[in-house]
Amino acid sequence: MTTTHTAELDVLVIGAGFAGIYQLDRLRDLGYNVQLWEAGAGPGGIWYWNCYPGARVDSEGAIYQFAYKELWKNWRYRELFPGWAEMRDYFRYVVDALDLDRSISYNRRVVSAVFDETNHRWVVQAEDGSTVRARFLVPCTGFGSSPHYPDYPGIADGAFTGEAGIHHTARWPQGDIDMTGLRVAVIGTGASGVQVAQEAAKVASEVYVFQRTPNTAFPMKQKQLTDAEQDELQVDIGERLARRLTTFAGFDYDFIPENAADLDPDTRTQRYEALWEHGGFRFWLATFQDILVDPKANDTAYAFWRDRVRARVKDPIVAAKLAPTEPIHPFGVKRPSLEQTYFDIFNQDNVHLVDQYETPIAEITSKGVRTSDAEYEVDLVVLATGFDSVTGGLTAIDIRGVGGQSLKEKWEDGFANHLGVTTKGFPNLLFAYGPGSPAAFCNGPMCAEAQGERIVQAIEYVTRGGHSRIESTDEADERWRQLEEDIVNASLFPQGKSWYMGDNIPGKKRQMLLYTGGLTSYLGEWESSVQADYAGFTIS
Ligand code: N01
Repeated sequence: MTTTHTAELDVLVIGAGFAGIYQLDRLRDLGYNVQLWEAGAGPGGIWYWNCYPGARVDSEGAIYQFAYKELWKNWRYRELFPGWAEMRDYFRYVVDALDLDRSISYNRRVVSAVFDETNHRWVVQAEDGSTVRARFLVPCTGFGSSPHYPDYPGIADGAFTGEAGIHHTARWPQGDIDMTGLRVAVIGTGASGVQVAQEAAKVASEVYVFQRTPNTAFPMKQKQLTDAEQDELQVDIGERLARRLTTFAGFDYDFIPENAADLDPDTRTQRYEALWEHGGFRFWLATFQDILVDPKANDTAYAFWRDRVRARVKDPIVAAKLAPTEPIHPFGVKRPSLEQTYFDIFNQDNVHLVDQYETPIAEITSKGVRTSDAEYEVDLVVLATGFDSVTGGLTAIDIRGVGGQSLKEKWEDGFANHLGVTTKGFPNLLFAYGPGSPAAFCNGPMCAEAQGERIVQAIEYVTRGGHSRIESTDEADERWRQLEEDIVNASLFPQGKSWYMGDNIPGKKRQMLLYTGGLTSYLGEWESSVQADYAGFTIS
């Protein structure tokens, strides 16, 4: 441990993903003495850590970038849906273009932050012993910075001795692993599991996919972009990026103002086919407006999806496990993924589906994975088991507010905050892309800018007004919590078990972690607060 000099800052930002980079750049432009601490060795946030084979964005690259400062003018993605390496190139481009490296400390993981009530300062400490004092603390820890490791016997004590090891997708070795000729176990079939399995199937000698809940994935329609296609995308990119601000999920498309339940089956099917053929998330986020609220409408989307998937899988038993006759949960309430070859790989001799409902995993052994009826000997175990999502990145840091109160303890029985940004008792702690914000229901860079700018303005309001503290009131926190609950309860989301609702973490309070009212409604709520002199916040 090396203890470095305790610096005095206006703002410390945590995390060099989209949200953190926006905060750093905007606040520095405004003249604040601001630094950013990042646990990884480079920028990118989730794109730094998730470098497993096949990791890839599921938004089209063209709209998965910053709009501000016209950074897009000098950037072109080479793939329609960029992979992690290209995302890293993008982050490097942004950091260099904005000259941010001089304000970022990499390899510096924040472990604690304590509010000094006398001086109104956050005293922040990193794992390497570095400390800093800052007036404002802005954690931008994202929705997926705290990996979830299942509690199977054998994981914690490192039982597995296979040649390529056991790795969580979000802690993949930076030097990569060549899966050629290996026997690979992929545990989990969320977006990460689907992506790894597709890649492993190309080169591994055997792939065992351990599925608990089937993934309602649909076609990505990925492609490499020619120079001409890249040029064409540049033509209206400014307008497309701007349009994101006007839609429910911050994409450049939105739900159809039409109900699936009102249409005759042929017309409805035609609409689904068009969305399906277009690829990407349109089948989820540019579909009929009643899909996520009306069970009958939802069933029509599920049936379309199921039949399309089953048509691709030769073995009817495997097909029925991948796409069950009846939905396990309403379609779209557990985050779907985009796939390229995922359902086709199960037609290959080297790919095997292991149904965890029938034969659950009992332990990780020295040789591989033992279920209730067999031991699968492998060379590599991939834990694609997700995250302690949204709140996990914040509660992984020992954050202590007024009176030494711990944020983790405060939120043990569920979180409450105002506008997804502040919580009572933690002055000058403004979290971006966190719980109660649209975050993962919203295009990442878009949300980083739209919500991020409101945070910047709040800091400006406090500072230029000569104040020293901002926090929310208990009433505002409770109002926002209740509003979120009311909105989500009017939808089908609570009917599915998902990380959105905290279901994937044993013991985690069941609560929708994100604001589901849509980006435009969220920004409207901010505007109302600002117009009323930051109603819901106590500024002193
Ligand atoms: O994690 P997940 P993820 N025993 O939580 C299973 C984003 N993302 O990393 O569904 C057995 O979705 C679990 O089973 P079940 C995206 O927002 C984006 O894949 O709980 N199985 C599930 O199958 C995504 O939604 C991209 O029954 C266990 C899987 O592990 C989010 O990140 C790429 C288990 C976890 O799926 C998370 O995705 C990757 C246990 N104890 C991720 N615990 C893009 O394409 C968990 N599972 C941009």
